[in-house]
Amino acid sequence: MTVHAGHEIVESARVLDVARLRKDFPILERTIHGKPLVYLDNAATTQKPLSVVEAEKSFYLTLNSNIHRGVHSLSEEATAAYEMVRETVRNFIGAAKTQEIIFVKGTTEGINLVAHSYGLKNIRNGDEILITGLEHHSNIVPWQILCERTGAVLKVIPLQDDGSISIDDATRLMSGRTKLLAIAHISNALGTVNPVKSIIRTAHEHNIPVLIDGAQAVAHRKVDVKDLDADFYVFSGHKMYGPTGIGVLYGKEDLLEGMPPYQGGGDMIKSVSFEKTVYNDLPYKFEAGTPNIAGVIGLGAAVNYLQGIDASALEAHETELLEFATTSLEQIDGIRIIGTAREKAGVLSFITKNVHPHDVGTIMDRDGIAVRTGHHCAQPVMDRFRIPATVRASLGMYNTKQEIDRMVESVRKVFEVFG
Ligand code: C6P
Repeated sequence: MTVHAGHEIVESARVLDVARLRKDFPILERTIHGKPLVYLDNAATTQKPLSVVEAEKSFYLTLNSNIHRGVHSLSEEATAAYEMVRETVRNFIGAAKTQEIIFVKGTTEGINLVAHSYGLKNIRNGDEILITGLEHHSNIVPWQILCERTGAVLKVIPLQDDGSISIDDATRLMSGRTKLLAIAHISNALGTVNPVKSIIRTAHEHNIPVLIDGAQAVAHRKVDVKDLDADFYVFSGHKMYGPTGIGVLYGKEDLLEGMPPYQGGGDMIKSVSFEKTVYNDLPYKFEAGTPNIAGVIGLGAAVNYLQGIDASALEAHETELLEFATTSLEQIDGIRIIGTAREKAGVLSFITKNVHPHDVGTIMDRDGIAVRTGHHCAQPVMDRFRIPATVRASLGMYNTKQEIDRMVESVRKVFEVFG
């Protein structure tokens, strides 16, 4: 029960009905090597509910047409459906204006867009770009490319032993030379939840704009870009129960207005002549060419699906599973968990004494359990912990304690096989 001012009970705590949710994901009925699938690779990509699949199918069966181009009814209907999703996404992340929502291919393209457009316009030789030691390659390499082109310098907020970063370290690295801070909301390799709100506040005190890589956050935490005061916030549809090939770049209107186009082509212009081209208004200035229309429709269905679920119940469910999995794994001799920050989301990375993660992953697959093994596109994290790779179990809304038990049983088997 939640009690608010006036001691009036206005809301009941809700528990996630996982058994009901699982019915929305037919793929979870599959067997792998004759065993029921346990899907624990949600950080790589989540499974899709029927409503997302049906939305894309229905688009192609009843609405398929190009957008922003035709006067015919189908095109107008498709355009309206596409633009309605922009509004759905605006509402989902609490943005002030629909023109602040840019559809991109995914997190990677969103970050590259900002690095290329905002970066090349605003960042000069000797300036500094600040990132952290836990970033995904998508939030490292675009900044390295920008540094190569401009002569700017990449600075890194160090990772502590538990996989968190300290605000003091972050503050110490901020200076008048820092022109941008780019940081993950939640680490895909460690599960660390970064204190992005306070980091943004501190960065703004130094006049530093902040880009948040929200790839691992939007499906697991309620995100409000206005409350965070993020300057840019990027995420991918496929990690939030939506389709692949579609994602979102949120940017504050005044920043986006001041940025040149990232790509040229159809739809991003008002008029073109050989002498002079006039670019389109936001958000179209950044959406050159025919976009992934069906992907946007599917993304809209994914947002509707997530919004139909109580966000705090979802977070509580995943936290409970994470704690259960952590305690269970810790009881096995030879397991070391990598990433033990106090604030963690549903990512559990671990290594097994004397057994390579790839061997662990292969044995688990024989048991029907899907985990990711490797560096998780976060090689600097592996270097920091002096390990080549981890086994990573990452949770989604449909996972259960029974599935965690099966994972733990399978890990025990690894040690039996390898003696
Ligand atoms: N992480 C994982 O298994 P794209 O590929 O553009 O949708 O997302 C890139 C990306 C950016 N930032 C973070 C924090 C991420 O986790 C990812 C994708 C997947 O961890 C695939 S490498």
